[in-house]
Amino acid sequence: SSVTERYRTGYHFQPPKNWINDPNGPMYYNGIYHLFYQYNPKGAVWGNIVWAHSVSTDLINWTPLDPAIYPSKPFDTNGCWSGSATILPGNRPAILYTGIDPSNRQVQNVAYPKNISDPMLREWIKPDYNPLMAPINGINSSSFRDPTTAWHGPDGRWRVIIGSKKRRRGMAILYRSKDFVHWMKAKHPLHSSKNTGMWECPDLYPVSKSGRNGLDPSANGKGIKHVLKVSLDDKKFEYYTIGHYTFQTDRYVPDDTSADNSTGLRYDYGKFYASKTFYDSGMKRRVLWGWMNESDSTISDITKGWAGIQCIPRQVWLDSNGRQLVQWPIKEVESLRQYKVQFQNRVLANGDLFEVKKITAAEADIMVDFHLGSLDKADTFDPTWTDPQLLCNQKGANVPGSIGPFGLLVMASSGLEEYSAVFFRIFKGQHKPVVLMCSDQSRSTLQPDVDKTTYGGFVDVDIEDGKLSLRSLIDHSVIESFGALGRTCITARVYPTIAIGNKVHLYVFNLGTETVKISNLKAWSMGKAKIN
Ligand code: DQQ
Repeated sequence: SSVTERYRTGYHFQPPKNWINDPNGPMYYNGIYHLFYQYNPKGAVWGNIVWAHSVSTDLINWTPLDPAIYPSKPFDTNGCWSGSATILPGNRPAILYTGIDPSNRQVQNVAYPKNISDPMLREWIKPDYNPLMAPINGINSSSFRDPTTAWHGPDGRWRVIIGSKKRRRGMAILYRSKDFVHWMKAKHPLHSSKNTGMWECPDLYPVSKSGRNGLDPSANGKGIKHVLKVSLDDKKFEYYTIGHYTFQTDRYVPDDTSADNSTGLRYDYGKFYASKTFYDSGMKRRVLWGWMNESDSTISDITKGWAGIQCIPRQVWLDSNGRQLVQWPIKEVESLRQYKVQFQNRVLANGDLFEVKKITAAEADIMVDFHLGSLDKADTFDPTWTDPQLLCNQKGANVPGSIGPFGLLVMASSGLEEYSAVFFRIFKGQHKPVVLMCSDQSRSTLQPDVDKTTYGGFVDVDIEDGKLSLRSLIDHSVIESFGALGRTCITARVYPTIAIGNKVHLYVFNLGTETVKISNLKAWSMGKAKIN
C-alpha cells in the first residue's frame, strides 16, 4: 500500500487530505450532527486555517461540505481559529470563534447561518458589528482565544469564557451579554490557576450527579456538578476538574477530588488535545470530541499528504463516586461491528501469548474482561511513584512483575518485530490496590523518526471483586483504549512497517508471575465508515 494510504483510518474521522486540528462548534441541530474543524486547505502542515464542515446523522458516517467559516473580513483576515456553537432561544444556532485581525490580534466573533431553512447550514454570515470582544484593558492580544458554548444565567444574561493567561497564570476570562451582541468582561475570571500557562480551548459544562444523561449548557440547580477542562499550550495535554459553579458570583471552585494543575485528571493520557463537548439533545447525552495529532515527523506528514484525525466521539458522564468522569465510545460505533469472535474462561499463565484470530486486527474493536486471582502477591507500590507515565516508561511491557503486565498486544507483526502493548499492572497500595494502565509504543515500528512515547494513567477503580476490563478501538494508525469501562483512557498513534493491513495480529498476553483469567473476550472486525 502507498505511504498515503497505509496509515489512513477505516472509521476515525478524517478528510481526504491535508492538515486538521481542533474539533470546532460540534452541535446537534434539527436531527443533524455538525462537526467543524480547524483545517488547512493547502497542505499537510498547520496554516491558512479555516473551519471545514461535515454533517452526519449518526456521528460515524460523514458527508463533507464546503468550509463554513474562512477569512473574509478584517476581523478574521489572518485566520479563523477555534470556537463553539450555541443554540439560541427560538432554535437559532450561533457560532463564536476567534478571528485573527490585521494586526495579528486575537478577537472573538460571531457567525450565523445565512439560511436557517438549509438543513445543512452550509453558509455562515458574520455581522459587521464584529468583533464582539477585543483584547483591551490588559488582555494579552496573543493569548485570548477559543470561546466556549455560551450559557444563560437566571438573571437573563449570557455568559461565555475565553482562554487566556496573565504571565504564567492560566485563566478563563468571563464575558456577559444581554443580547449576544454587546459583551462586557466580568471583573474576575471564572477560574484561574497559577503556573499552568496559556489555557487553550476551555470547556465548562454541567454533569448530573446521578445517571448518564447529559445536561443542557444552562442547566442549574440541585443534583448538578460542573466540569472545567483546559488544554495546556505548554504541555500539549489537557486536564479537568470536577467542581462547583455558582451562577450568582460566576465563580468556579474545583472539588478536592483531583489536583487543579497539570498533575490532575485527564480525559486521555495519550495523544488527545483541544477537545470539546456538546449536548446532544436528541439522545440526551453529552458527547466529547478530541483531536488526535500525529506521532510521525512533519516530513512524513507531507509525504502522507495528511495529518490529524478526530477521536471516536465519547459519551461522558460523572462516575458514581463523584470523583471523575467516565467516557465510553458512542454506541453508534457498534453498528460497524462485523465478524465476531468470542472466548470465555481462558487462563493466562506467566508468559502466555494468546492470539485472537480470524478478525481484521488492523480495524477492530476488542473488549476483554479479566479476572484476577488473589491480590496477596502483588508488588508493593512505592508512594513516590506519582507520575504514571514515568512508571509505564520504567516498567514497560517487557518488564516482568507479579500481577501484570497483562493486556493486549495490538498492531503486532507475526514475528513480534513490531507491536504496541496496552496493559495493566496491579500493586499493593497502602489502603487499597493501585491499578496502573499503560500504552507502550516503544516497539510499535521499526521506523526511527517517530515519537514512540509510552503513556500511562492510574485507574481509580475498585478491583476487590477481581474484575478489570480493557477495550481497544484499533484503526490502522490508531489505538484508542478504555480501561475499567472508561475510567482511564489512552490514545496512541502508530506507524508500523511490517504490521500493515492483513499482516497485523492481535494477542492477549500475561508477563506477570501470577495467573490471570480472561473471563470473557469479544472482538469484532470493524467495517469502514463512510467518511467524507
Ligand atoms: N488551535 C487553534 C487555536 C487553539 C489551538 C488554532 C489549540 O484556536 O488555541 O488552530 O490546538
